Amino acid sequence: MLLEQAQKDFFAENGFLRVPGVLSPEKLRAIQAETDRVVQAASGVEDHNEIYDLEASHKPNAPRVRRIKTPHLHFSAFEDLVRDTDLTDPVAGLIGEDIRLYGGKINIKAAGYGAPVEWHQDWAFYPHTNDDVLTVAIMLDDMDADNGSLGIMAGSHKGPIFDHHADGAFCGALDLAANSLDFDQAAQMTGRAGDMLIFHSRCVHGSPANRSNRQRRLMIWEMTAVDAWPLAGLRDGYDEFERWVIRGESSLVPRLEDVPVRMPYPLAVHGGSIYENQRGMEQQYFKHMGAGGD
Ligand SMILES: O=C(O)CCC(=O)C(=O)O
Repeated sequence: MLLEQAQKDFFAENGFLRVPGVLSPEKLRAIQAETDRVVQAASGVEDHNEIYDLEASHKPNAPRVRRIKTPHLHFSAFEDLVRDTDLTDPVAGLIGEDIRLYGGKINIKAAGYGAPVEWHQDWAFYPHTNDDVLTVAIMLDDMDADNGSLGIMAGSHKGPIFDHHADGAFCGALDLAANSLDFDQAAQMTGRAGDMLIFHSRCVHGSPANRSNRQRRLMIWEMTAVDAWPLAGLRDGYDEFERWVIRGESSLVPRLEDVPVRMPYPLAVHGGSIYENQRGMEQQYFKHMGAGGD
């Protein structure tokens, strides 16, 4: 689906865009089934590992998966999907034809307890040489206010990069005392399974726990223009970096832009995922809506 100019203008102004019905019912069913299969395979898993991030209440005989990490590295169905033009066509309309996948995950807010994600900017985790860096999410379930819809602060992609540190280390969440954002004004990204939501990596966003009786799975892809190079270096070396040019041509010439940067160091005390980074924070915005993530 190619974007119309009005959609591009909306994105430029607000920093996010909903693109309904990106996945056909067949592709949606197939990827939901693959996700279910991977979640069920967490039975017997003792602790967080390279595939699973687990709720604190997870037990090997009663699995509670909070996130499937980098599904494209472990399961071919996800790699095939992320290279599909159904996904990359709308993205190309915003950052150009040459696209690299930086990372991916499936966040699973299980019915009744799925964990909140505190307010943050993805850019705080992985600043690049320019900010043609997008978060591209596909809803695997209908998403609404009851099951933990993502909230986005419209226009925040044009603002500063906020401090995501606590007690002298990166913590993956905004310092609530150090900004004057009115989170009650966040735009709620509700939609149907199969819809796409694209947002700029500098947008402030977060989501509450799932208190409904319906799960909320969000498949999230981090996509960049190929000439955006990560300032913290290549995590897995050059060959791997190259392998994830998912559309168009690669480039050895980073584009340098005057973008606000604050490096995510010293490393978070709890590593492994955003949920772990944010663990134990004293100020938690979503606590007032019921902590969740038990
Ligand atoms: O799953 C969500 O609602 C939030 C996702 C998110 O912001 C993240 O994982 O960085």
